[in-house]
Amino acid sequence: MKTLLGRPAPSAPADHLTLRRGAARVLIDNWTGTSTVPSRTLYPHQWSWDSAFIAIGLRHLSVRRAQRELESLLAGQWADGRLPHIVFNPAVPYGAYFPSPDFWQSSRAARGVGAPAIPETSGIIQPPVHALAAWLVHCSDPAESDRRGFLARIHPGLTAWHDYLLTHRDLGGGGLAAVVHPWEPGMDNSPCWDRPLARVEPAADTFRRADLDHGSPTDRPTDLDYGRYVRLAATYRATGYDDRSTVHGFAVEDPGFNALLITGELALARIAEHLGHAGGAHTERAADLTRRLVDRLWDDSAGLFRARDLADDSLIDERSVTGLVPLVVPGLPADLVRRLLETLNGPHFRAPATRLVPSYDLSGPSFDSQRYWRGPAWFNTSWLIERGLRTHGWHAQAQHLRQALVTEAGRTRFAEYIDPLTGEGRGARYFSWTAALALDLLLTDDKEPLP
Ligand code: 2M8
Repeated sequence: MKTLLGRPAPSAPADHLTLRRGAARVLIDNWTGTSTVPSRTLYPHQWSWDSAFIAIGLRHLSVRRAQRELESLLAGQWADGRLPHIVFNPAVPYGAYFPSPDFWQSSRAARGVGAPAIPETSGIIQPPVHALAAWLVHCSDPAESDRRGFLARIHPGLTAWHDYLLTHRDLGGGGLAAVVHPWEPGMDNSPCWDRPLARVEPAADTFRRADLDHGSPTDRPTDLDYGRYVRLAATYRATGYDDRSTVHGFAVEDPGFNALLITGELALARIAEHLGHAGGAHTERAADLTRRLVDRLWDDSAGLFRARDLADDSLIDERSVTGLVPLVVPGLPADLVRRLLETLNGPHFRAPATRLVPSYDLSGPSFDSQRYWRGPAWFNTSWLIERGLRTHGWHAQAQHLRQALVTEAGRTRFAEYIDPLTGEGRGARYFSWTAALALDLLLTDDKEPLP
């Protein structure tokens, strides 16, 4: 079994050893006993896609902790299969984060769709990175994983999660999963959501934003954004979070979200086969979803994927990193991969200071180099694109991005995100997925085939 000290790597350069120790320290400090908080200050609970990214790094320190990370998240799963975007820690006071459990009221309001009595959770979701994370955790120590029956325990929950997405969330009827709140694709205030969000009447300002106790107002979403986030969540809550009866004021098919669902299906196929079941249904689903992703979201004139606004069934005319994330899909047609690479290397995404991938078009009308998902470069999306580049055999380019990710993580003390123009670290420091993903790249061999 791997331990918290990690694998010995005698040939690693000294700065890499320091970085590894620093990243491990972040993950140890942010561990609560059952899971890892994204940040001790800004995000004091367990977040869904954060936990998946964290498990991918944590597996190099302690396979058991990485397993626990995913299993504790699944403890918050609802009977309809939904994996909530936050699992709340009951020891944290309500005032430490907004919206807190008394806003979501999952155990009471969502009884009809099977929210657990404990733990309290949010009612919305985040991108499905979990099956990929579970498979990677397994692959890092298969004997330990089998001995503890990790995959067998986690497989039913992961399957139910994907089934939820492909049934309850196929709101457009085109076979892709839709998101119903800007927090769901994980890129909260992306300019992609401006147009659909503009239709939402903001809620009255009767709530207190805890995020501004820790984050700068110039970095965070605006009060107007928050008014709309609250309205959408409160509307969902009012119907008991029932997807069949809620009339969603926001419904979008996001390319990054669906691309991760495809890689998740491929991971489920491997998990099923390892457990002695047939994996073919998942492989077929992945192929079918890939076709639908291309049919519904590819924009040939722009050379990237766009989000589809289901209110008027049109593609949203913004270039975002979410449109490049489908590089992680192995079955993407080769000509689209080439076009995506051109877009990645072209003027819209070539970050001058960091070499990481900006979250939004550098020349777009709404570009803001500091404000959250409206321009800053993030580590998780760069990690996904690095994986995508390797998936399609673009090793030199992947190596470039890999090096940038590791360097920037260390230089900024594991910042939450980075100004792509100046390289300045922004948001929280000692941020868990930044540390976890840097650690993953430091401890995996880029010459080995991808698991
Ligand atoms: C950010 O989102 C939360 C709401 O979920 C927030 O701003 O309060 C996003 O960056 C999201 O992608 C991330 O999962 C979360 C925790 O790191 O923070």
